[in-house]
Amino acid sequence: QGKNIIITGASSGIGERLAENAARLGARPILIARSEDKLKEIAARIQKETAAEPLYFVLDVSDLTMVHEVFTEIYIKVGFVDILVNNAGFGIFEYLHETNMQDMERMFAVNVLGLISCTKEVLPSMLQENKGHIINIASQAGKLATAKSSGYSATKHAVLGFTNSLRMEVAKTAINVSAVNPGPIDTNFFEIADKSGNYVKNVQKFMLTTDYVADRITAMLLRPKRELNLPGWMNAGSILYSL
Ligand code: NJP
Repeated sequence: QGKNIIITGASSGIGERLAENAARLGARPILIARSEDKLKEIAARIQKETAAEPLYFVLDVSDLTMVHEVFTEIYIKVGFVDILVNNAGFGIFEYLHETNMQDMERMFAVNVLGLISCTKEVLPSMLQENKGHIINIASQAGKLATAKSSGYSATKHAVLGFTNSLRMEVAKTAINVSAVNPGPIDTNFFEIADKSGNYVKNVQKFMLTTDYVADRITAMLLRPKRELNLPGWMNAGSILYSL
């Protein structure tokens, strides 16, 4: 209620649905993506259907200079960002020997560096206020791997490594850091990821719905921060590195 929530990748799929859920719960969604028309239409719909006053910003999260400019503008407008959902991302499912390095670079630029850059924009004020929640949308591809996803899977492993480390850095604060690792979801994701349609055909029967995933993430927003329950040696390591 009354919280400001930035959602990157809010022009479709999970991000769009999550923005609607957040607005229904009384938060102000701040939508980020590249497609201005879609953002405008979603923000107008949310404004009409809920009491929320959404904002939207056109931004390619891989443009690190623009990330800083847009987040600066957001802070001028809303003062404090309570929740950041790093959801913008894409994958290209190809055999490594068929994948070009430009596509690899682009996946890392958006899925990893874009996510880190947005996080760095909100972290200082969260540390100062000792509150906030950062949610990173990773993937089962960040825990397991399948053939034809070496690049995408590597980016999501990176997201999980980043998230786990940040969670330790803020363990003694009230800031919450979460990761979400869904399996295949029925969004536009596969229009780019799986142009042949073969992957989708294989996983069709396991696919999660966008609503289900967005609802689970919404439940995370309402859950209190959990204590980190680390094995002793990890606690020791964490303390060592925080010195
Ligand atoms: O897919 P989609 P999802 N800068 O394509 C935006 C992960 N995931 O909802 O910029 C800023 O409907 C794009 O907007 P636009 C997946 O890796 C998915 O499924 O206007 N925004 C759109 O709003 C991703 O991290 C599955 O084109 C950029 C959004 O990202 C997240 O879920 C499984 C951008 C993508 O929406 C949401 O994807 C899984 C950029 N450079 C994890 N590039 C799955 N669907 O099966 C893209 O485990 N966007």
